[in-house]
Amino acid sequence: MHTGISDRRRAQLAEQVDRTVHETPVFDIHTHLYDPAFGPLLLYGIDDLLTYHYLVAEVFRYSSLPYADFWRLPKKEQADHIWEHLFVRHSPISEACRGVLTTLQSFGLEVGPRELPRIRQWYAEQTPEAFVNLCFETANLRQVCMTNSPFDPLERPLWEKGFTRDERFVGGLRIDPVLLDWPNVVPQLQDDDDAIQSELNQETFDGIRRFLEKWTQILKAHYLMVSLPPSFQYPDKGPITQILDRAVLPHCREHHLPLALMIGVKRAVNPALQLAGDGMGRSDLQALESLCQAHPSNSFLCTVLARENQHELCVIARKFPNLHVFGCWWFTNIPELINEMTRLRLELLGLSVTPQHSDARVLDQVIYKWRHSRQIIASVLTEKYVDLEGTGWTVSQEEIQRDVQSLLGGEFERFCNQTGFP
Ligand code: RAT
Ligand code: ZN
Repeated sequence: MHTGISDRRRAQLAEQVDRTVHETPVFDIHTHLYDPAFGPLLLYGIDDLLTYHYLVAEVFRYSSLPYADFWRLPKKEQADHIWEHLFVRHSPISEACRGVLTTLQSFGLEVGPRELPRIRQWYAEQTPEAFVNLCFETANLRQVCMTNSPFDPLERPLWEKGFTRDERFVGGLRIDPVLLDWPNVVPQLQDDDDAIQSELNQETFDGIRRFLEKWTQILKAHYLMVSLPPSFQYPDKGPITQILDRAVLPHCREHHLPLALMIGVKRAVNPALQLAGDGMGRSDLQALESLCQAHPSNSFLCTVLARENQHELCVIARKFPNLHVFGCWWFTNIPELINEMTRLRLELLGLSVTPQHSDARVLDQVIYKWRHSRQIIASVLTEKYVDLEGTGWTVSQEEIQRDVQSLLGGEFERFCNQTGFP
């Protein structure tokens, strides 16, 4: 194929880009990890890797064990069951299975012999503090953003009591129940502020703002976030529009905080699968367009779950500088779609995107999620530079570094720090 540049230059670019992408520390902007001060809430280890909800969903493709019997098993036996069906009786080629192997390999563990007890033994020898460092180093992570919910009875007490923060774990305020479960959430909100009533009036909106204010400060939240169903509409006559307009968006404006919208999840499509039971659907992104248009001084982060919505999302971002596209979320976090979505985004939005986040729930997962994604980001970026150099343009190592830093968190930070939009 004629590209206008020599094979030698192409190989050199590939090597430079690959090295830079792997050597540049990443800011992982959406995870479900916790500051180590949360103790057992920060999951790690082989049994948590194997019982990741992505793998729970997959095991029932093969196993006919009744759901309830699976859930009754202790975690270690659930892990054994998943190992047996997904790794021993079948080749582990799905992305979530392969991820376990990439992770183990990165620790120098031999996966070929399929010896789960030896792997467990290695993990038993790790101490939590050293293991956090090991994962950050191996994944080349700079910081991770947590998903913090004041509605979670496990994490809330520690936030209220206070603790010394590990600066690598930054806060993100999750507000799903406020938007999606009105008015059932009211009694919980009243624990913080009894001015909040079911009726959506000025007093209630002020109370919600005080609640958001309190938790933004406690968490030192970098942004607010919500996962929304494919049926999400904006504006409409329901509570979501009112709470967004009168409480959440004014709060975000006042504090210069983005609101992250993750759109397209259908919760509990199969409730027997518990956390693994959520599905997805195509969304009407008119809602997003209307939000960006109606609130030009608010900033929005957005990722969408349906492949069919990806192109439209990029086009909306071209129209609205207050929208930042991020990550290959959940069911789109597979090599085929990461490749497609990263190309689509770079071709439509240049470097003004954050192509990936990990969504890790188990610390060790940051290793495979980033190793796999970095490989794809590097190959897409190389191809783009090859195309550029085919025109006679040249790309320096400094420029490659600058661009990669943008993609791995720099552009996200710039967007978050931006205090005004055109
Ligand atoms: O990717 C996941 O683990 C999902 O369960 C969700 O947590 C999703 O990412 C979300 O944040 O709603
Ligand atoms: Zn998530």
